[in-house]
Amino acid sequence: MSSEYNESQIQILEGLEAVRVRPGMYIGSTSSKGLHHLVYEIVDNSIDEALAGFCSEIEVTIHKDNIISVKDNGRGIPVGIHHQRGIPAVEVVFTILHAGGKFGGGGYKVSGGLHGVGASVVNALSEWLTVRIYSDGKIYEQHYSRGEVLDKLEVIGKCDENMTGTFVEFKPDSEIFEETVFSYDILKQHLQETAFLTKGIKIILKDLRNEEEVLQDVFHYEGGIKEFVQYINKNKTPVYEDIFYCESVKDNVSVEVAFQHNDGFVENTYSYANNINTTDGGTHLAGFKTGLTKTINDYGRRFGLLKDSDKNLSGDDIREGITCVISVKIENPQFEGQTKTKLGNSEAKNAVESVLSENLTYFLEENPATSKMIFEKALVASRARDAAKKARELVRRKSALEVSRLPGKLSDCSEKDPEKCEIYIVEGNSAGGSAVDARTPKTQAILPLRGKILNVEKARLDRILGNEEIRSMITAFGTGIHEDFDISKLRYHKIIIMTDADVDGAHITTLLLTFIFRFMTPLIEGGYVYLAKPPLFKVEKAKKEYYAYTDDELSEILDKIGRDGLKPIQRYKGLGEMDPEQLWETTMDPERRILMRVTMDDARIADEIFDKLMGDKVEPRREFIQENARYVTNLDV
Ligand code: TSJ
Repeated sequence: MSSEYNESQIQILEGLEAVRVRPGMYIGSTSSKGLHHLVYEIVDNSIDEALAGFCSEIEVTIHKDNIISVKDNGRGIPVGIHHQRGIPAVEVVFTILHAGGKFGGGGYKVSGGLHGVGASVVNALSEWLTVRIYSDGKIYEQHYSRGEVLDKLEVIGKCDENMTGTFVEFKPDSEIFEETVFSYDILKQHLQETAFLTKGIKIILKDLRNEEEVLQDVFHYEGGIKEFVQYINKNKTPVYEDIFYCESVKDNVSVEVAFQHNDGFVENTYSYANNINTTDGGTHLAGFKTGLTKTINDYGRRFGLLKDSDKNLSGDDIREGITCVISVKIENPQFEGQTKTKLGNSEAKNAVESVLSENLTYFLEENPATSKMIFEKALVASRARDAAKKARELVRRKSALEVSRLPGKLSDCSEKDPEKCEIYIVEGNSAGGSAVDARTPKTQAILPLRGKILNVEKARLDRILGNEEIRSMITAFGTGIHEDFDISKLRYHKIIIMTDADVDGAHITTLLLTFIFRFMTPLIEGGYVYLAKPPLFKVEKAKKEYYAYTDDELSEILDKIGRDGLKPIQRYKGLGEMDPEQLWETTMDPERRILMRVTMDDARIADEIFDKLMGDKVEPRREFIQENARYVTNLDV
């Protein structure tokens, strides 16, 4: 960050063939995820230029044919001859793996990609790539294909002396990627997040693939993560107005923290290290938690909000309903764990803790009304937590006495190996009855639920745990919840939600998913949760039966078998209209049924969607439903 950059600082490591042979090693996968990763890798370079103070605008465009271009107004990649290689530095950047000084110290790269790769990897995995640099009143250009240099860096024209920047355009190689179609929404979400994390940068995203409907978004946040918190809380109800925000550098770690409490009960903390979402937290998160708990309790003692005889508020109580973003930038980030999403640098803990404590102490003293609200909220949480603990102990004790008896309504399966077992959560007792008759009792368990379950977004833990339907799910699954959650105790490796294909059914599905998402997140992360897909229509002709799961499928069937001599088409309004045999054939037979696995790519987006669907405010829910009405058949949170 401070040391001089020169061409020779770029280290030379290894060739690009390796990248094409094992693309997954460098970009994680060759699926849609890896495809989008290419764009992030390129954009990261412009972000670094912005962090160095030389770039204020980045434009990302999706062109026809799924070609991507990224343009910035930075200094332009250096075009001077590289000392060791005797070729322009820009060519080194695009042809030598790990070039860019990311691993060489000296601090070229700050926002390092998750897999530690860069422009050369994108180049290796592109059918073709063009780079254009605007610098010293000249326009330079060079072309590559699948990592190979096609021509020399050449001056192709003149530009204004004051105009500088870099333009990169590439077409991902369809020989490498299984998916080559970019999703506007995925890029949009990532670039918006990047803009929040890079205060002041303006990121423009354009989609020119459909001439009739050009899409464009501009992300520009002078408030940075403070605006991020405001954005996350926009469909929630904040309990005070000010958003706490601080920013400082300590021991060479740049620290930014912003938070605000809302009237909900869930904690929403998002941590980032060098703009990478550290979903497994790490040292910076630990520093935040310690700093917050200590500072709030200290304040309470000093201002008499906590009496001598009171015990300290716990961290969980203080963080109930918090929306928080922590962002650190650090020179040699160590990412740990299986998914490399946990920050390991020990210096980050102390840096965050000390920056936060210092600034928050000041903030609390300056804003006594807000401080009082934060304190009140934590006190109420603390009382509720005590009540919930008692309720939970009751559940535990009860199950201990009853030798962990399973819920009475559960028709369990006889198989004991969880991997082979599945449980159907079925809406309504009558459909439950059909499902019990239809199932394979060895491997399929049925748990019928009575009517709608409690909306866990709007209730406190003690009430949630008092709810019969919820309790029976918890005992049936076997895992426990929250901090007690233990995946090794899971009794079924497929949890299948089976509801009617109507609005009520969709609502019940959402309620169930909300519960699982909030209380048993690893079940969704692990891919254990599925939605059954019952048919919408039955067509009968000449003693043969056909089932259609969508309107399109119905037309297809009718086109194939012809429309005459049909019995009246049956439209299923609910599971209850099917007899057990039909239910088995269409929805429960592992050989023939359709299951949709519920996945969660991003906890923040899932939270946003659940908020919209289940929260207090009606308007965002209506907007969401209007925007997404065309996607209703594919529930993917
Ligand atoms: F990754 C990349 F090469 F593909 C790429 C790099 C793509 C894009 C769209 C932009 C960039 C990029 C690189 N933008 N800005 C820069 N800046 C430099 O490489 C740079 C310029 C000047 C100096 C200097 O010390 O004078 C140092 C650097 C690293």
